[in-house]
Amino acid sequence: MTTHPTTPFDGQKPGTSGLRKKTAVFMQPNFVENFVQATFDAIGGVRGKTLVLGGDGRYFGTEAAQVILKMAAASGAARVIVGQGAWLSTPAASNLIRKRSADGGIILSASHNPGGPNEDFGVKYNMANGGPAPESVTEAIFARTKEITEYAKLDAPDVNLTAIGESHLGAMVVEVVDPVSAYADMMEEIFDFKALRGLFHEGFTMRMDSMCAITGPYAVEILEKRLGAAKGTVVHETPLPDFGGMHPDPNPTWAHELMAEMMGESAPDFGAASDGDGDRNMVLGRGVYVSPSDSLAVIAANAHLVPGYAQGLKGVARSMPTSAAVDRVATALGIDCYETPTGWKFFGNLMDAGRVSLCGEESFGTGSDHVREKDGLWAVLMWLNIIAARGQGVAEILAEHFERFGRNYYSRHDYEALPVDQANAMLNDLRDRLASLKGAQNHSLIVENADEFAYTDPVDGSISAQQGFRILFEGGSRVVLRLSGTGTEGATLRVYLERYVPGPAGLNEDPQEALGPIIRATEEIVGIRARTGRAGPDVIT
Ligand code: VG1
Ligand code: CO
Repeated sequence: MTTHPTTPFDGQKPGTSGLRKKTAVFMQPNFVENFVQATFDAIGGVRGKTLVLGGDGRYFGTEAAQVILKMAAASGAARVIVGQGAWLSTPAASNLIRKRSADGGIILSASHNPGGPNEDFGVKYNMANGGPAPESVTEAIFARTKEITEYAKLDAPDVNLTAIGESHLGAMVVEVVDPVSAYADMMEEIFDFKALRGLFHEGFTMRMDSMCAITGPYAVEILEKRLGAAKGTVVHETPLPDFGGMHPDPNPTWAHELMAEMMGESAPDFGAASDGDGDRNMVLGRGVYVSPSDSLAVIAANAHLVPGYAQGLKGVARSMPTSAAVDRVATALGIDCYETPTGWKFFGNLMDAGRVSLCGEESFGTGSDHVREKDGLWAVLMWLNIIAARGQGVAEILAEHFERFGRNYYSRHDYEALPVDQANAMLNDLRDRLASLKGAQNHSLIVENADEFAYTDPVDGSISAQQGFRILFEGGSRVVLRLSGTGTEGATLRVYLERYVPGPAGLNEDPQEALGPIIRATEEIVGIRARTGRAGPDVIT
């Protein structure tokens, strides 16, 4: 029998990026089966189709992969291309879907969330363009999870995923591929590997922290093997089911080992980290941290120095809470700049339509139209290529950028695991008061406008409402507030703070101090600390 009866689970609603839950929730009998069957149903079945399958190596990944293979076989899929060991970074999966003209793919990851039996797991569906399913599809999946009565799964022994090669599961071909090589080859096509080899040959030093997650094998292959960086350049390079206890979120809080190294006496020239599934990046120079919004702007301003973008950028896009630093670059370059809701799925249409070639988010996500996901190692190679082409270090590049464009001081404050009702009440209350905020004065800042962001996709006209609250102050400063769609515990409130300084004076302040007035005005308007009883944010990036 391949058909099994089942009943719906509550809450199988994909968030900003796929379905994420505690691992134990995913390990309940039928939980993965229900979600995967709902996904297959929502995309019109998988009969005759080719899928890509892989994940970030976290706990329960191989078990989930076996379930999905048996389900795809029972539903008539023609072929599933799986990364060896069920490993594929998110950008590598996106690349494989595109290169192999697959119909879609399933990525097993909770991305930047920690992994292990007591932490998080996740499942995400990507489309034939290699990008995350748009809201129309995730909504159809969710609707299907609520009415599911049966799923199809072959009764068969597990497939051997440790050896590269083809085998059969029923009539379906299972093709186990090296997870790294196609991705590394693509990087060779985009970047000036000769110049990068020269850079390392001349003694340029780097530390790449893969945080015991999926980029380790990719970074070792590309940086150490193909580019000649010293052995040991990549640290925490072995993917572990629990990420060795690390929280694989590449920001100053969670990548604190790298931060300490880069701010220390014997710091290398360049430092970088990536997240669980390899789509995020943090970059640092010796003694200098680059905020993701600034990184996006610097990459936009210098992309033409990289062979893959020598013709210039078609346009750029950023998520709404990301700083406007890249907007200034776009204006200078005379190209379009789009503002989308949070989440990479909103960039896909713009890239497919040829409107943008570079996208970024304040949450350590940067990428281009080489794939349809953000791409951590790609961003690292962008910086290395720019460094090699300009013959300058990170600090000089950043300082010159600020001198030319001014500086958008930026910070995000996260309040994690708030009671859901409390967080909702606070934001509903803010929604009710939005219109009356205009003209209000708080700590020398006057509210110029306040609204809730809604997005109309310029390509397909679809509308996404309620994508975050914006309070704009006179003079160009602003605060954005929204609830996270990737957390698995309570509600996480994200507060995004931004202030523009044109220069030449005032370009070297501490961001938290430069943003002080906005932080205080936000507290006065929203009352986060007063209402939650929290002394301050849990994570500041
Ligand atoms: C967060 C980030 C968002 C990012 C998403 C997925 O979402 O803010 O910018 O696209 O994570 O990133 P949220 O809803 O929690 O704010 V990843 O690396 O988890 O795929
Ligand atoms: Co990620």
